[in-house]
Amino acid sequence: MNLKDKNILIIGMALSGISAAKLCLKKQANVIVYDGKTKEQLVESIKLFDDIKPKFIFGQFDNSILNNLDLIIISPGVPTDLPFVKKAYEIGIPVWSEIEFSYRLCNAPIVAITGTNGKTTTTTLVGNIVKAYYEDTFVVGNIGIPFSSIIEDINEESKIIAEISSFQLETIDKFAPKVSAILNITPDHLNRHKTFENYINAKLRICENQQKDNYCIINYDNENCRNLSDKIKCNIIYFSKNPINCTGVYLKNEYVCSNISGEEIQVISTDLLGENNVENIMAAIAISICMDIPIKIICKVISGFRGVAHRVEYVASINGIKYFNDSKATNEDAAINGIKLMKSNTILIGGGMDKGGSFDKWIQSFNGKVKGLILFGETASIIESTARENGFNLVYQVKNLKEAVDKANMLACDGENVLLSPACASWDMFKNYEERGDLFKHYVNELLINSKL
Ligand code: UMA
Repeated sequence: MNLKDKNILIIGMALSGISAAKLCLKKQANVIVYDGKTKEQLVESIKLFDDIKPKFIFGQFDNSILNNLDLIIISPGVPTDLPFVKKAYEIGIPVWSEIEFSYRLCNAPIVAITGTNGKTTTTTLVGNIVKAYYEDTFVVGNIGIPFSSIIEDINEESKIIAEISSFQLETIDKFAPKVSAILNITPDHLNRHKTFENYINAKLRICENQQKDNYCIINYDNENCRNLSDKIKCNIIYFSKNPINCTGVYLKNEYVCSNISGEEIQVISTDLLGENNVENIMAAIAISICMDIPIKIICKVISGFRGVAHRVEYVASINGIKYFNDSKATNEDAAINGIKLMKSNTILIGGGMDKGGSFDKWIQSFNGKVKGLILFGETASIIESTARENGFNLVYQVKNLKEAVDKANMLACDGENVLLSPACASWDMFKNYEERGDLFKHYVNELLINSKL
């Protein structure tokens, strides 16, 4: 794709927008970067551009900016139903996600992984496995590294492992990975997608351009995923916690088995896996087999894999109380999984940005294990009402995360756990879930230091 002298508007000036803008500038396009924030709020971001700068437009959007544009690259966090984005569609300007844009400039095979939960863990694990066989492997996407940031470093021998969100998939056009994966689908981001059906359809787009000889990995046990089977045109490979009568990776007799090659093989004993990540591991095995990685390498990497940060991450033990950081649990299903993994009574810290979801299933999953629920953020009162409606009354509202950690420390007893597993996005009070998790770990470390004084 030749970008020289093309007029390109980039919407959003954070990770994705800055990276895409830099690449467009390198390719000698005429670049405008627009962001709804003020210039003062973006001083640090402006400094990230070298001598060659794009034209910046901040604050109110004037529709005359749309005149003579060849392309719009939209950041994932920018909703596609904003009036000026709708206007751009009307005029016929292509609106691409940063993923679509990068795809057009990429000649390497892509693995694209989506799903409501487990994306980051699976992407990290697949990245480790593929990297162990092909050195020239890049892990990108929703995981925090814009795809466009590595385009200049790759060639057709490289391998791209991309975590892809529904926000990014909304604005693809021709994006076609060699291997795609839909790990699971449960309600999330309903404030953005409006209906669950729209959210499912956004996820399904990951495989809409795949060719017959490509692969799509699907969770057999998740009905919302399995029901998509008829709509998928390439080879479907399932993964399941039970033996299945179709091609895939599954659990049988304490082994993860695969029949992808046509005959059943035992890939790895379940004894070597943590109970947390079995589904993600099965998906990673299926993806890696489709990428022709030898089983020996897959097993070696999996046996050494210890999960990722902010995902039921053990932080410290203070006076017999274990602290866990599950800040990545940004929706109900992920938070239910967090509680499941606690082995004793737990003081739970939750709440955050309101995405329009419900919390009933989460409260019902407490099952006598949660001894106190500490809430803060935009959803605190909504969750408190839901808890009380479900007969759970050990609820405390606090102003911020620091107060939440202090309160949890007061309530928890020897042998119990404190778990930050918010069931909500972080954006009401934090830059992202990593900042929330890091701050939690910082406060826990303060408690640890004080306990030793
Ligand atoms: N902005 C506007 N107008 C708007 C909304 C936003 O101008 O109406 C501007 C903001 O002022 C800000 C910029 O857009 O300056 C932010 O863009 P962004 O939210 O897309 O942020 P990026 O830093 O580019 O991060 C995005 C992903 N963020 C989101 O999808 C919200 C990151 O995923 C991803 O790591 C990164 O691209 C690189 O690919 C994060 C995420 O939370 C981890 N994802 C969601 C999730 O996992 O649940 C989907």
